[in-house]
Order: sequence, then C-alpha cells, then structure tokens
Amino acid sequence: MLYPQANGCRSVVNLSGLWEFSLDAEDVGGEKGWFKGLPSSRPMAVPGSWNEQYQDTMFYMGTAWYQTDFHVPHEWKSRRIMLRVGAAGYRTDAWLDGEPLGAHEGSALPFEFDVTRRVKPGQKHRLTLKIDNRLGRDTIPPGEPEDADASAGFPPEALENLASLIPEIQMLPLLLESRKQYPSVPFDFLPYGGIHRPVKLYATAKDHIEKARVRTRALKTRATLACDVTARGKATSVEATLTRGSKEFKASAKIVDGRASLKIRVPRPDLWSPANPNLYHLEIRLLKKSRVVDEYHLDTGIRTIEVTEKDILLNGEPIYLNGVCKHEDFPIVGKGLCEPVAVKDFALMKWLGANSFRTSHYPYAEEYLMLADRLGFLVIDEMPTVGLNYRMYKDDILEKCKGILTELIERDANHPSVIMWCIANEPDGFTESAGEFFGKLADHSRGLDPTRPVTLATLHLPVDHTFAVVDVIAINRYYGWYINPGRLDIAAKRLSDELDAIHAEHKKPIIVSEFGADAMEGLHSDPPEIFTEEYQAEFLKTYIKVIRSKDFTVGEHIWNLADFKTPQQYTRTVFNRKGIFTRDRRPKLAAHEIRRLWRGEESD
Ligand code: GCB
Repeated sequence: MLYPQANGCRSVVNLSGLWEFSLDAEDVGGEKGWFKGLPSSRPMAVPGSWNEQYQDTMFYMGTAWYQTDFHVPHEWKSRRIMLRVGAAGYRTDAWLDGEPLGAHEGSALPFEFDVTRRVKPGQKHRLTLKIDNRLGRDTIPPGEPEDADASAGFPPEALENLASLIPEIQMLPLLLESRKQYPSVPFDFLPYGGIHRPVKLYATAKDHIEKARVRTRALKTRATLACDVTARGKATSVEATLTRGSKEFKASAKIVDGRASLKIRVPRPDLWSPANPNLYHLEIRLLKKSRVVDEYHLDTGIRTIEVTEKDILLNGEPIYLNGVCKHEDFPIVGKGLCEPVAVKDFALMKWLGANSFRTSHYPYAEEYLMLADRLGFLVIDEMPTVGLNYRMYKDDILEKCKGILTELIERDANHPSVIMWCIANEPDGFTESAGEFFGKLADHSRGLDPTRPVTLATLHLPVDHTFAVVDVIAINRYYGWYINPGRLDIAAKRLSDELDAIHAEHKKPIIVSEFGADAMEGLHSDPPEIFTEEYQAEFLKTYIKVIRSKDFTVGEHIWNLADFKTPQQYTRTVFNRKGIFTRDRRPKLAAHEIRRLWRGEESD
C-alpha cells in the first residue's frame, strides 16, 4: 500500500488532532448506535495511545470509540477518495456518517477504505472508529485470557499422575499463575490501545497508480533499477525519471492487463550503504494517451544483500550490525507516532555509533524507515508475531501470518534500509511443528521478496527447530541476567559455547539479536551488582567481546535503546529498564561506554 503523498496529481488531508473519545467497558455502543454520535465524550489526541492521556485509561483493555467530523475539499470533485489509517488497534470497526465502512484486525500496519461514493466534496462528514485492544488466543500477537487455566491446559488427572512420579510438578500451576501479568499478554510491552498513526484522507485521479515495487541489481560499474507498476483505470503507459544530482535516467513502458515493468540502467551507480546512504529520486508518471493522470515519487537506493555461511554481504562486502532494538514507546504518547521522538531516536543512535536496529516486535511507522533510508541505518523489519505458542501452529494462523507478511513486504520493500525480514520473536521453537510453520512462512517471504534474507529472533533453548528454516540465525540471550544473575564470567562462557555449537551445527551467520540488563538510573555499586548502571555497562561490554571473538557472528543488537512501559508484574517496575537511555532519553552510564566502543575510542 503506497504511503499517501501530496504531489502534482495527488492531495492529502491529515485528520490528526483532537477527536471525541468514549470508553465502552460494557461494549454496548454498537447496540446503542454510538456510530451516529457519542452520547458523551472527552477529547483524545490522534495519533496517540489512549493509555497515558488519562488516569483511567492506563491499563484499559476493551472497546473505546473515536469520532471526528471533517470536510472534503470542493476541488476533490470526480477524484478517487481514500481514507487511510496508518495503524490502530488491535481491532478497528469503522463507520462513515453512521453507516458501516469496514473493519480491520491488527495494530501495526496501515489499512484503507475507498470512500469515493460515500463522500461529497464540499460537505461535512462524520468518521467513527471503534477500537478494541483485547488480544486473544488467535490474534497476532496473541493475548492470554486472564481466567486462563493455570494448569497450562494439562487435564487435572494428568497432573495428578505426573505428581506421583515428580512431586515438584504440583508447584506448576502456582508457578504459572505467579508469572501472569496485568494486562495479561505473553510479552512485556504494554498492549497499548488507540489510533497510533495518522488518519489521512487522500485523493488521486480515478486512473491511478496502485502499487509500485522497486528491485535493484548492482555491480560496482553498473546497476539496474526495475519498477513494477500496477495501475487501475484506463491509463495506457507509464514513464519514469530517476535522478540523483545532475544525473538523470528515463524509462517508459506500456500497460498490459493493468501492469507495466520499467527497467532503468544506471552506469557507475552511487550505491546505498550506512556510510554513504545515497538515494535516487524516482518519479513515476501514469499516462492516458500522452496526458499525465497520476504520479508517485519515491526516494530509493541501489544496493545488494547476500548471505554466506559466515557473513552478510552488503554490496558484496561483509557488514557487521552494531545497533539496538527499540519499541514505539514514549511518555504520554505511548506508541503513537511522534515525529520529534523518531528524529531524536535516530540522533541518539547516530551519537552511539550504531548502524542498525530491529523493529522489535512489530512493524514501525513508515516514517522510521524513511529516516533510516536517509540517515543510513540497516533495518531488520519484524512482523508482529511475538509470543506465538506451539498451540498456534495450525493452518488458519499460518494463513493469517502470511497475510500480515504480504502486507508488510508490500509496504516496506522499496526501502533500501530494510535488509532482512524477521518473521517472529521468541515463538515456541521446541516442537517440530515450529520448524514446519515457520519454514512455510519463510518460504512465503522468499517467494514475495527473493532479494532479502529471512531471520527469526529465538529464545534460550537447547533445541530450536526454527534455526533450520532461516537464512540468518538470530538469538536473544540473557545469561548473567535471568540465568546466572551477577555472574558475567559464567555468562561469557555459556554465550561463547552456545554460539560455537549453533554455528557448528547450522553453518549460518549468527546475530545476537537481544542482550541486556536492567539498570535503574542513578543506582551505582562497586563491585557491579545487578540493577546498577555499572552492571549494565559491564554486561553489555562482556557480551560484545564474546560476540566479536567469532568469525561467524554478523551483529550485536542491544536490548534496548530506551526503557519502556510494561504491564504489571513483580519482575518489572512497570517499566523494562534495559534501556541504555531512560524512557525520556537521558543516557545511562552504558550509553557512554557503548558510544566509546562503537566509535572505536576504546580498544577492548
Ligand atoms: C526478550 C524479549 C523482549 C523482552 C526482553 C526482556 O527476550 O524478546 O521482548 O523485553 O527479553 O527484557 O525480558
């Protein structure tokens, strides 16, 4: 789905601002016709999570209603008019002027409705969105019903039989219950609710460009940029101009069955890389006879990615990813898109000397990828498949995941910064069905985008059936924190042995995709003890030393750039404190130490 843009042929009206808002804890708004008008309401900022805008919405899980009135510009007569929600969720039901418009499931990708026949240019209309942020057994990501059976689904007789063999097993229900958090989800970031990215109304001609997909191939001396365009309506041809500085290249193609393929040869290309994030400007024009009816502009880059047994090659050269994992999370705005925060995070990552990040644990707003393209960051682009358990490895969930991956690849494939698709974070990997499930998902990815490798961030386990199905192995490790707390000596040895064993068996490059320790800002100790700034800094340096001692490791991603909000659970202070910056982006000791290391100012 193309990002809405205003240009010579297209216009955009951003509906961000203060909307009317009502909680609906009893879920009665539908019956009572709230889609026509809310009986009572208070202001709520869009985009933004509802959680921290009021006290009573902080941990709210349920339905809530958003409403706004808007005008369609007069000059949009005889235009095709679309309404696009950047992201909202988890489930959205939409009404326009009191009549149903459609629904969408999932909170991290855009969706849109064609409202051409539903709106009148020059008139006022009312948009209502009902949002439900509850997650369940079949949602992506899944939730855990609060009343879920604490025996983890084991029939009581089975537990009794087992208890006669292993007496400790009687503790299992209690242990499982004590791990539950509120809100109840199998991950530790807050399941925010609300409209998280801008809602935009945009207009194009009826004959328009629907999709544009760029693929590049490059050698040092020449490259080709191919662009597959899907067009709707009666346009007859497509032409494109690719420019960089004073260099200009052109191509054109006829439309056959709604599609056209453009091919542009670029001699002596300026390749894209973190050191030189060279972008080319691609202008695509849709023509009906010789009249331009639509246009779309893209800033894109030319680069290649390949994977060998030990390396990731960017433009034919090994590349090492030093960087961070993040969350879309900031005080008050929650996971709502806040461009100043996005700009700040990139400034901090540059300050650290990072060259990459992972969009843990869901696709981020498109603005993050635009910044990454421009500022030269390598991105591991992750699906919202976090916390999948072995009971979910069935056909209907696989189809749902494939649909999400298709939407993700269609949204992000034109970004040179995106170098890998990450198809899940820490799913149960111990059953053979995990290998089958994620093998099919990985193949789906390769079918849609043969130009990018596939990875999957895995958990501590001796056996993981997903290692076999990915191109780059990614492991999340916390020895010295959850396991062997306070023992960095043991942590270093376990990490080192494990890396060697995984590589010896699978012969694939490995990235340590998470490692980190909580640190309360201002807490210090000598010797370093857990939760202090010193321990966090030592922990990270210990890991980095081990990771870099192997010739098959391709990266280190620190968990996390910044502290973030969590559900309530006794192992968290309602924040995950593994950030090397605080939630409001003040550096902890580790940030300074990592900066020295990543900028080459310290030798060990
Ligand atoms: C992980 C998860 C991440 C958590 C982190 C932690 O393995 O992937 O979502 O926040 O550990 O701090 O426990």
